[in-house]
Amino acid sequence: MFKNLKYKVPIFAKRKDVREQLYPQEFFPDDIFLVSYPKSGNTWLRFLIGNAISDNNCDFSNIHQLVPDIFRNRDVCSTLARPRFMKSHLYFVPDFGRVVYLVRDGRDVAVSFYYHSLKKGNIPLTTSFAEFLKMFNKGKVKPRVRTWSNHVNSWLDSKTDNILLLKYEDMKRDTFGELKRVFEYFDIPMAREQLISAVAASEFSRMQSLEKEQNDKYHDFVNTDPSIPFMRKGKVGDWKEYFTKEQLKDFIDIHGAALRRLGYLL
Ligand code: PPS
Repeated sequence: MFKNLKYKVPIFAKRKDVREQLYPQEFFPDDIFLVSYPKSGNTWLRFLIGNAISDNNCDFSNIHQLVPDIFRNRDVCSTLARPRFMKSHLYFVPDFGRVVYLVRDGRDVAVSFYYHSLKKGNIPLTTSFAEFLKMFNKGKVKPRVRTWSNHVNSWLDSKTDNILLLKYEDMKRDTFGELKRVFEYFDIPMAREQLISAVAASEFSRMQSLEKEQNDKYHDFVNTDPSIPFMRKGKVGDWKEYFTKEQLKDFIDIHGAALRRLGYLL
C-alpha cells in the first residue's frame, strides 16, 4: 500500500495501532475528506458544505458536528450520516479515498499563517513577518505538516483517484460554481437554490459577524487572542503588502515549482 510513493507518509499513518487511536474507527468508501495546508480556506469550504447539508444552519458552534476534523472531532465522525464530509490538514495519506484538495497561493497562506500563529500564541507577539517567513519556508510552524510546497506536491503527485483540486482564488471568483463542482464531482444531489443560499450564508461578512457574536465560546477559531480575528481579510494577493523583493525571490527559490504547477506564477 505504501510502496512507490515519492513522498513519505506520516509515521503514524504507517503504524496501524497508532492510526486506529487517531483516526475515526472506520473509513467508508464514500467518505469525502476536505484536505488542505493550513490557512488555505478550509473553514470557508466547511461552512459552504455545512450550510448546504444543514439548510443553512452552520456556525462556529456546530461546524465541528457538521464537518468534523478527523483528529480533533474523531468521535463525531462516527455519528455522521453518509456520505461524510471530514476535514484534515494531513499531507498525502493513501487511506483517504475521495478527496477535495484545496489550495491557495502559498504567499497568501504564509501571511495568513503569520497572523494565525500570533493569534494562537505559537510565536511571541514581537515576531516579525520576516522572522516568521523563515520558519514557514522550513516548515517549522505549528501544526507541523511539512512545508507548503511539500504538502501541495504530495497531493498533486499522488496517484489516488477521486481527488478534486479546488483553488481558493477560484472560490473567490465563482463561489457557487466551485461549490456546485464539489457536489457534482462526488455525485451528491443538491438543489441549485440550496447551493445559492449556502453561498450567501457563508459569505465573508456573515462569517465575520458570527465570529464576533460567538467570540468567547469557540476557542478553536476565536477564543485565543480576540484582537487578531480568525476572519482576517479573506483576500487574494494580500501577500503583496508584506513581501520584500528579496523575500519573494527566496520564496520562489523554495516553493516556485509548486506555485508554477498551480498557475500562481504566470
Ligand atoms: S485553518 O485555521 O487552517 O483552518 O484556516 P483556514 O480556514 O484554512 O483559512 C483561513 C483563511 O480563510 C479565510 N476565509 C475566507 N475567505 C473568504 N471568504 C470566506 N467566507 C472565508 N472564511 C475564511 C480567512 O479569512 C483566512 O484568510 P486570511 O487571509 O487570514 O484572511
